[in-house]
Amino acid sequence: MKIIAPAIKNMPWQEPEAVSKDAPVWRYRENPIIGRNPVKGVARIFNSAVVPYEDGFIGVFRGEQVNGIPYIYLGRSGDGIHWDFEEDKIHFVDGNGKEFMPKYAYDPRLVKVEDTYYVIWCQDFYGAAIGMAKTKDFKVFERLENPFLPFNRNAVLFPRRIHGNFMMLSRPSDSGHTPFGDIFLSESPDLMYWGRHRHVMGKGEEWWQVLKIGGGAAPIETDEGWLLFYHGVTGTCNGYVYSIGGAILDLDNPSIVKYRCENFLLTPQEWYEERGFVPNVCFPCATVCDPDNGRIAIYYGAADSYIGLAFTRADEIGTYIKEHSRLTESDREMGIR
Ligand code: BMA
Repeated sequence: MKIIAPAIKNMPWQEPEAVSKDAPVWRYRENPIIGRNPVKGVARIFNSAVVPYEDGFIGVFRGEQVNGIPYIYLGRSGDGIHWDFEEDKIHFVDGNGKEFMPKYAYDPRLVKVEDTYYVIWCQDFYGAAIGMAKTKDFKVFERLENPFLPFNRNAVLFPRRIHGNFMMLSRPSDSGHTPFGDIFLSESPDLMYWGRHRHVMGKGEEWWQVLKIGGGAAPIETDEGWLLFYHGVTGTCNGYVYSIGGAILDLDNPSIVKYRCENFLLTPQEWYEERGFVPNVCFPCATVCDPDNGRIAIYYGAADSYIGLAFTRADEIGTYIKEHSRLTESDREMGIR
């Protein structure tokens, strides 16, 4: 499986210590890469997204302020591992340059399409819904129309248009902790009007993703389809457990799932994943990858308290997903009824 993306410099990377008996995904040994109280006024940073930028990396980070309200903070890094954060949250503006802040903002994704970077997050729109903004310089962040009606807490753009349209995965939900949820696809010619909604993937039959799923990192384009790292949730007597799953979507019609791994790729097992503000959460929001050698780094929120980094290789993960693929009937469909 070959990644189709621009080459990058200084890709964060570490070889595995041992050959994995299961999924070929291994954690960075110095995890978590971002600990508690990372910047004044912010108690925890987690569920955040990064992209290569200039000679290093830039990211939008979910910062849980010390008053408990989440906002998005900008961070910069030379190596994708050590981060410096701006002390002030990102100030969003409307089309006239006037401040236009959401009441809260969390779980940001960051995706470059053509020459523009898009931030997509969850915010209040008379209920939890998706907010969106664009920037070219990481100085001015202009809000766009909210793409979807409430309730929806989980959205990510594809890194390029398909058949001329922007494409977005999202997960409609309820206003609470949502004990259900499938991933849908919506299209837009202009990032204002969204339609042609299609069902992509339902919650799985496997126990680790039996309650709900949600799009995670922006899909990675490969010669075999869109490689998607998503989160799958199960419910236990002590609460939800969030694991990372993997699927490959059809390149031209991404509402069709070609392969979907029946095994989780990463599930909470380290102290920083099992112990924290919300225990047992691995929540992927971004990847960076190097097409020259197939290296992929996955950034994931851990226990709603930290950020972890994990690594894989495109050919190994592609083979693993295909060898362990188990599709449901609705995964194979175009997703319209
Ligand atoms: C989800 C979102 C995530 C969070 C997860 C676990 O509903 O709110 O931000 O990581 O729950 O608490």
